Amino acid sequence: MGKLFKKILSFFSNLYKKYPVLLYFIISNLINGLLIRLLTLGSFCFRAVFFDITIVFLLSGISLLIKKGSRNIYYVITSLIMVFICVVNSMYYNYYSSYVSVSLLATSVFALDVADAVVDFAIKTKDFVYIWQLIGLFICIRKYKDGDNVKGNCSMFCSLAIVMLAIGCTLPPYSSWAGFLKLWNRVVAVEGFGVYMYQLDDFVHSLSPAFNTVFGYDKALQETKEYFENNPNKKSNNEYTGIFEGKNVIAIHAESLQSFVVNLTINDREVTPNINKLISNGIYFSNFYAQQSIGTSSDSEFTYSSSLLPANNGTVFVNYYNNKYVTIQNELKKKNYYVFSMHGNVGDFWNREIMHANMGYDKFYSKSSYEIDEEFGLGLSDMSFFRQSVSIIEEISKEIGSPYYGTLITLTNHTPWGDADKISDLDVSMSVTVNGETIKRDYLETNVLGRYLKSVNYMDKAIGEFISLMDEKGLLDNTVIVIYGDHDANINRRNYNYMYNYDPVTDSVKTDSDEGYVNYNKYEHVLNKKVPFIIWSKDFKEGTEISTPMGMIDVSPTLGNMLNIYNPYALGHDVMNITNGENIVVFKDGSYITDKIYYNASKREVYSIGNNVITEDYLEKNNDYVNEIIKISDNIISYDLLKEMK
Ligand code: GP9
Ligand code: MN
Repeated sequence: MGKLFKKILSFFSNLYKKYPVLLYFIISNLINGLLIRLLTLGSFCFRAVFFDITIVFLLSGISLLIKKGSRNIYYVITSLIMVFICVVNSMYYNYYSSYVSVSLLATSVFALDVADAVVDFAIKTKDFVYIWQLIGLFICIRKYKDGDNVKGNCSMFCSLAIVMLAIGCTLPPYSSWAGFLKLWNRVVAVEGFGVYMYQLDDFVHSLSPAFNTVFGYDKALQETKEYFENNPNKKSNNEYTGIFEGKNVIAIHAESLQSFVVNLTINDREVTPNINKLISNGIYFSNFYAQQSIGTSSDSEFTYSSSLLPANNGTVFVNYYNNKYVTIQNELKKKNYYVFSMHGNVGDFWNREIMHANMGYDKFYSKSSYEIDEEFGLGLSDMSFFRQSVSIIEEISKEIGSPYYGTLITLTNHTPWGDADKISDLDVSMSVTVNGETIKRDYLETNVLGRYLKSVNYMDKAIGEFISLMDEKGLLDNTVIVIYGDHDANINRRNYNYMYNYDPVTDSVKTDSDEGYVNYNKYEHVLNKKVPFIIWSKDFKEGTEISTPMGMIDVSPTLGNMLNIYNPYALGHDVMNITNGENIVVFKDGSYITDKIYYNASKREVYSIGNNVITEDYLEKNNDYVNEIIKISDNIISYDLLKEMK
């Protein structure tokens, strides 16, 4: 043992004397591996260091197989890749609070289209700190020369890498293995395995759609069949069953519409007067969460229609668009509905042109069906979009007839709301009287939330005009209007803290020692990401509020029951059937919300809603449920299992 230790010690002292460039390569990349975790997660996990060392030692071992003259080129190329991984992940984390996936390359075209948004939110100087490694490497290469290859050094590195890997594997937290192997929790994967190991894991996973057909299919099919045998979806039978059977449906996919704007007033003016009116005599689901992943809008469209969660790798719309899904649209088609979608953006954005056809839409009216006569933000203005859509719906109603189901996807309220001042005159400043003198403070006029509120105010106005125009044309008489926020607006907590705690007298933000301070902590921020889900019809006489926690995944069973259609492979529930109040909203990273808690899977933290006593049993039961739902959803999507299920 002592001999071995001596050998290792002399190996490292030799490294310093003979291979200074390699030594720099090792230390600097390890520092970057540590830095990215500290600067993004803000936490330190001892185990991840072993995985970082494993990767760096393996790369070092390989370098010693390369001739002395070419070895520096290898260090530069591998360092470039590793620094690139750190920079991109750091930028991505700012925006999505998660880590980048190789399969995103397939969707990068969409990232380009929302480039404004990415620039607005993502790039910070700290994202580039990792570049120091490259500068140091060039200095090192100029100053020092590494020695010749010595037989045995390569195998020493590889053996040590295996030892580090073995130690890393034996260390806790063991719960992060699930996140790593299935990659449904990327934060946990980086936290427990380091960024380099994560990226390697992600790369292997990104190849999995191609391999899936070969590996694991039988197991996934069996698991999924067993799941539905043990948890059969019964057709609901309640007071809402079939209430809208045969009626026309117009579903408004409202871009980035969050619930906190509902009934919000600013300077005595309602931000969303039209939506508030619909809520006051519609069915309002006030505890509703989008469950999107990296596919944002497209994920919400998918989960809404299919009652499955978004994909594990890449996005369903881009990577799994050919699979069979049971959707609201497909089921309504069987009932002779004409099913269409409308959107002012190009048809291939999010691969909608192809995926919408697969989902069951008979026709997608995209940008080319509209006259682009007014543009804000990403393209055609909502006002013009809705106005032109009414004409198309009128034509459909005359020429094709009822019943029809249409999804109208709005666009103007997309981040970064650069045209907010042009589209809304909502006053988001604040006036205060100090010593008899009235002072006007900018308040939200200079904050992103101010732009967002103005933009929402505009979208609300566009929706209001749409409803009026539909009514004028007699198109509301046998029609149900559905409105859902497609996902939250991804605005930083700092801005909400400013909005809730701004003190106009001192022109500063209150702290916890100040009177009236609102504790808008990170978990309140998550809960505040809820989006509205509204079902309204002209003949509704009074409003109903459903406050059961629910997600986009529950729409198809809930709305489906009202339309009298049924999806036997839905993973969500009809919330009108939930008697004990307990519905679990599952997020793709394993986190979840119930009426008692928010559970954060990456931090393994519980945030209590109300004063409930939370037992270990309760958590364990929920975690099992959440893991199962994620697994079955992934199985169905990755292996195209609905083709097989009868
Ligand atoms: C683009 C629009 C926005 O057509 O639906 O998509 P998002 O960036 O929200 O996913
Ligand atoms: Mn969207």
